[in-house]
Order: sequence, then C-alpha cells, then structure tokens
Amino acid sequence: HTRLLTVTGVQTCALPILSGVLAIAAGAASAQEVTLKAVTSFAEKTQFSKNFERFIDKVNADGKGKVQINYIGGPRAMPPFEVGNAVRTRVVDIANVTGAFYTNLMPEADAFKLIGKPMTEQRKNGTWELLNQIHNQKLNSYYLARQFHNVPFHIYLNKKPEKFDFTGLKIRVTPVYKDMVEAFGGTTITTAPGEVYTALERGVADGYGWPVTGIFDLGWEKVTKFRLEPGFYAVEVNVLVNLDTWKSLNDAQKKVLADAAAWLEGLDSENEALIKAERDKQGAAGIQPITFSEADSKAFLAKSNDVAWQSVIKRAPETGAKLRALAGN
Ligand code: 173
Repeated sequence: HTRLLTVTGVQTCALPILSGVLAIAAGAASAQEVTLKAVTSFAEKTQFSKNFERFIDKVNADGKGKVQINYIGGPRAMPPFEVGNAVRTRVVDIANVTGAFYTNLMPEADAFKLIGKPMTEQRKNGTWELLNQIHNQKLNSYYLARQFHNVPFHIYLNKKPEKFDFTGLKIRVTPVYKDMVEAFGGTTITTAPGEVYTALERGVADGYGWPVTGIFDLGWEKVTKFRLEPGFYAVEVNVLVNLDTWKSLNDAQKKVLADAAAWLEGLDSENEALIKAERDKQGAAGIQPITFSEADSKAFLAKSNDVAWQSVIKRAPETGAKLRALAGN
C-alpha cells in the first residue's frame, strides 16, 4: 500500500514536470504553424481571384498545424499595380497577381502572355525554372503557380472597325495589349480593371482588352457592344511568395503550398467549359462577335505575337530570347 502511494506520489510529482515538457514541445509545434498574409490583384470573388480563393481554402484545410493563409483581399486593400512590389518588400507574403501588373520591376513578366504551354510541360522544359530565377532576382519572390494558360484575351469594342485596324479608337489596356493595339494604329490608355466601367460609360475609351471570361463580374456587358475575334495570347495569373518567406518555411510547410499549387494549376482543365459558357452568355447579353477573313485573322495573330516578343526582347535581350525559344512561337 505504501509503495503504491509512493508510486502515486511520484506520478503526481512527475506529471507537472512531464506536462511542462509537453507544453514546451506543443509550444514549439504551434510556433511552426505560420500564417501568411495574402492579397489578390483582382476584385474578390471575381473570375481571376476565384481559384486563388479555392487555393487558400485548400491550404487552410491541408495545412492545419503547419501553414495557414490570412486573406486580406483585393484592390480595396491594395491597388493592383502595387501588388508585385508588395510581395518584393514582404508587405505581403503571398499574392495572386498577373505579370502585366509588375512589368515595371520585371520586363520578362510581359512574356507570360506569349507562353501558352500547359504548366506540366513548362515545369519539365525549363520555362518554370527560368521564370522562377528571374522572379527570385527581380521580384525577391518564389514563382509558386501559374493559372489560365488556356484562356485567350480579346479586344472588346463599342465601335465597329472595317478591318484589323484600330486607327481613331481609344482602347483601355494594360501591358498585355499595349504593343499590339498600338501596332494596329490604336490609342491606348492604361488603367486597372476597377476603372474600366467608368472609362466605357463616359466614352473615355471605345474599347478594352480583357480575357474571354470575366466581363460580367463588374457589369461590363452593360457598356460593351462587340467582341473582336479571334482571341489572342494566353492569360496568366500567378501565385508569388516572398522569397524570404519561402526560405523561412520548413519542408512540410513548403509541401503543403507546392501540392496546393499543383492542384491549382490543374484547375485549368475547367477553363474550356467556362469559355464556352461565357461566350454563350455574352451572345445572350447582346455582345456581337466581329470577324474578318481567316487569312486576315492569321495575320493579326502573327503580328500580335511578333510585336509582343520584340517588345520583351528589346527590354530583356538575353532572357527574352531564351523565353521565346522555350515558348516555340
Ligand atoms: O486586362 C487586364 O487587366 C489584364 O492585363 C489581365 C491579365 C490577366 C487576367 C485578367 C486581366
């Protein structure tokens, strides 16, 4: 009986020590759960933020005890053209942003639109690696994922041209469309997406560049008459992680993000159906396609491709040429 009591006494005594050790271990484990601050350069819950929001939900589900994402939001929190710099300076840890919004820091970002191969292929043939190196150097960031490689851009218009000629037209652009619109004689005004509606409503712009999907999100169907065919280039919205943040993560944390990134890139398989539905919806909203001959359409695509590569290569001769060789166009 005495022995038992002694044992009990020892246990009673040992327990606080043991639980103290456990508390330290638990403390260390919970210190390993990091929370990353995230922003998106597109309005929340709209086409080009949606999949990033699904990615965040996945990371927060799969990353319990390891890594979590705190979603600050979109352009109401930060102007789109500042997002690249905010990742660079670690004002945020992770961002959903298109290269068109940070060509000032990294001219090669203008080449994304010219690279339309699936990400599985880009990760095999060295494209991802080269773009990651450039992001490391110029944007102090890790190139975690790229979305929408199989979605084209279009020029939407309220005045109908006679041919592939934008002479006399003022068109809202970003760096994605600027060189090509000017090459076809148009005048450009660069704005963030948030200013497109007002520019069209007031007639400050006669048209705008935008992907085939997403124009209903901000009500642009109300101020859009035509969609010029064909679609051109490849949409790109990527997920960047500040490089210091990335390096501070352990392997398990990196794996949660890398696995979610592969899953996010896989969501591009949904785009074909989305594009079809969106074109139908635009038609139902009264937006008419403008089409010209097949030969002229081919020439339009070839010239759009060439002027854009020339522009990239002029600003980034060595890496631009390497990217063009990898893109094969
Ligand atoms: O038109 C734009 O604002 C733009 O460049 C873009 C890029 C990727 C997706 C959507 C829009």
